[in-house]
Amino acid sequence: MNNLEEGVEFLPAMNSKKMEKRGPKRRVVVAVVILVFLLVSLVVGLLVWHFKYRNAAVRKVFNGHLRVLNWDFLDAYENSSSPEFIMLAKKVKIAWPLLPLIVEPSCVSHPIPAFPRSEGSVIAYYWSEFLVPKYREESLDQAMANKQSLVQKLNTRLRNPVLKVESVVAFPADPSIAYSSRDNICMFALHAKEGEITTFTTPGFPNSPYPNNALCYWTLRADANSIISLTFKTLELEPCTDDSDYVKVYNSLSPVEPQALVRLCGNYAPSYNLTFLSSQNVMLVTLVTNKEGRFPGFKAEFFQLPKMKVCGGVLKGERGTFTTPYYPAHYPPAMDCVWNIEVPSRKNVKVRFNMFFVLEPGIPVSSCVQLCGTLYCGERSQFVVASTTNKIEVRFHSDQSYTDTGFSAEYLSYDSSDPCPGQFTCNTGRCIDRSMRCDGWLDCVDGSDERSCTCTDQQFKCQNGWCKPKFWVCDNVNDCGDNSDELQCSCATDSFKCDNGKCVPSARKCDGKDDCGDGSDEAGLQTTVSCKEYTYKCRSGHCVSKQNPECDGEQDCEDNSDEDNCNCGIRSYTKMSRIVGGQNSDGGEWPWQVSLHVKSQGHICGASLVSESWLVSAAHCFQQMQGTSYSDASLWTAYLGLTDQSDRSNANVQTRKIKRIISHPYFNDYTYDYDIAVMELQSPVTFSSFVQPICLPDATHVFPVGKDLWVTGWGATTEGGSGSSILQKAEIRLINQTVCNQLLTDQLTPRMMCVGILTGGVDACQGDSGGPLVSVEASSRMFLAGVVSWGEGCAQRNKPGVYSRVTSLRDWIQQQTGL
Ligand code: 4AZ
Repeated sequence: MNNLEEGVEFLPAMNSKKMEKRGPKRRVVVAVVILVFLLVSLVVGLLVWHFKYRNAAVRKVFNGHLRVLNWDFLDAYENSSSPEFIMLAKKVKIAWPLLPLIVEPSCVSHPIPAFPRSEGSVIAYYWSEFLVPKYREESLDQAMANKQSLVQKLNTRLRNPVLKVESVVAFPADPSIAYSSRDNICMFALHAKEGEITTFTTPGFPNSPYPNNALCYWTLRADANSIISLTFKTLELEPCTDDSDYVKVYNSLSPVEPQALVRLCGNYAPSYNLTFLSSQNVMLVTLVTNKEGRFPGFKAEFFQLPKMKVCGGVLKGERGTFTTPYYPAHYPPAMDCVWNIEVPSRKNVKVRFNMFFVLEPGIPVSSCVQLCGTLYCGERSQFVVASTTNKIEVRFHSDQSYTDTGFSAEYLSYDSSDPCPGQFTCNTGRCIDRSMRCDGWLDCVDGSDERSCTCTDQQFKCQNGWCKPKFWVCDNVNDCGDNSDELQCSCATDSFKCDNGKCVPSARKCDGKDDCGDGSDEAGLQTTVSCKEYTYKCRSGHCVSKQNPECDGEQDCEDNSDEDNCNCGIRSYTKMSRIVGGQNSDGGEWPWQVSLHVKSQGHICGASLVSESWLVSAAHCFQQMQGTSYSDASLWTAYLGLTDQSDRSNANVQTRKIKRIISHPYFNDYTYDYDIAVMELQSPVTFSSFVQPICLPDATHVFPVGKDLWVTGWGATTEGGSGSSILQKAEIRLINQTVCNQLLTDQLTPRMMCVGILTGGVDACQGDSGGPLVSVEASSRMFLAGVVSWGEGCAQRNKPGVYSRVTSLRDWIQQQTGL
């Protein structure tokens, strides 16, 4: 009624009767139409949701194996085209596709059989690719994980069984190895021949790149009671990223994660140990590639070895050595070794681990060594474990997956009343020189040489009780460990601490003026600013305030000139050899390193390649000396791509004569100020894995104090000693200019910088002169920070080496070379 009244009230009353009748009818029709519309929308929505989202197919890949009890292994099962293999595969295929039927009726399965040698039964390896609706993914995972129910269901389904399935195992696998999404599939089955090495390569190696979007399998087999030793002789894949190409090796014929031995990507130096051992007579190598890239691939070889019966043993005597099985190859998985070491009674025993690599990617503790009740895992530099008796037990355990190179150790007997005759004994048992006690340096890994010390007048007492040389205070390096040596020098609350330690009022920060003197109060977020001495100048003439913007992978200048000419400072190997404490370099590790030879005198100086035709070296290498004018370009030959001086005819080495040598006109042969020279090659070199230029830093580039840098060269390995045949490398630290000037009695100029290890022992030396001092910067690029120049002797305590400061000489290099 109300409605009607309203209708009467608001509709124009031309025909009030008609109006009264029509009003309610139309409303019903409208309501019905809306209802129908809503219903249709709901149904359409539900259908879209069902088909598009609820029913969205997810690709799931499972790898696994099933053990068939009532079949014996035949040799023919190793040959996938033999009638015996085909027959068994057919029979097993009856079983395997049942799995998806059991766990998820709408699955697609792609079984690939492989039968390893086993006694009294056959193990059938399979993998299945499932397309399941998203909402059933979880139940599929659960069903596949339930081994018992899989066997039960499978055996009940196999009515009148030709096969008696004892166990079924299925592991979820990375869907990237799904067959269906691949353009290229390749499979190879190889069997080791007694006493022979079998070689295999990626398709096309070395003449053409391996295929893209490919999945390749190499099944490797050996005779019963043997294991497989596999070595990658060369491996050059796409550089490692989350979805880059990779090679994965399994201790199984099935690519199941719990039995993965290693995942390799990128490029490895020839000396890097890439030997892997299996625990059984099978191995699987897989190559998974993405849609892009052209890389050569790998060359690998394998052979069979008798299975190791025992691992470890009883070791007696005053001293001896022992290693993990097959060291330095990667130890096999699933190993347990026990060494019982016994030295003469009344003596004690200590074990020194020289190399220790027991690392599993992403998992800190898996394979470990147990000693005196303590577990030692991961990657460690040299360490010692001592026992208070004449016996020690060393236990080594490796788990099922991911192996490493293991350890090499020695044991020695010692007298418990005087474990380190004439020396200081660290709490770890290591012996160090007495002068190293309380000198501010941690010579014992546990710091025991620096505990309970009384600081001398020349030392600063840290809050944690350690004594450090006074000249380390306020040098921007946390030498105390608790930062107390850097606290007293912090600036007042309303002032800013510059990178060089100076304090400036906060208000002067970012005011466009270099109040610090090193530009650090003006460095900040990248913005175009007015050009200053410390701001990076783009080619356009605009300046940016970002510190070290050149070749850092980010566009900082509007014209991108900060990222131009950045084909430098990259070495081609992902991994270099892991020789802890060792100094030998790998081939290709320092591809900008040059050896400068003088006719009939051999190697004289080092240099750095900065472009196809230009080298940077030290001016003092080209002085007039003993009647020879070393500035004569025709005397010199440059060797590039060289590692071993005795192997100069190596195919990776490029030899060039010198067109001209330009020494800095201000070079002072008394002070060694401006110790820099550039050399033009007679013909350009060809860049390769072994020959690459180093990046030249901009004049505004900042190498902060305390930064670790690398120096390389063939110079003397001891003061006054002879040079090295193999290129040496050393990691050293950039030292505060003021501190260093004190140590070197005011001999430094702004064109010099000190880099070294103040405890001594690591330094450049005669013959390294002219060579590179490099820094790893953003995007892993290396920059030339210095040129080896001079020093007071070599590797002495508190006498760091002196280097020509490239940033101070950068403009001159640019003027001479155009670079
Ligand atoms: C030299 O005579 C030399 N410790 C180079 C570097 C150093 C010392 C000497 C630094 O070529």
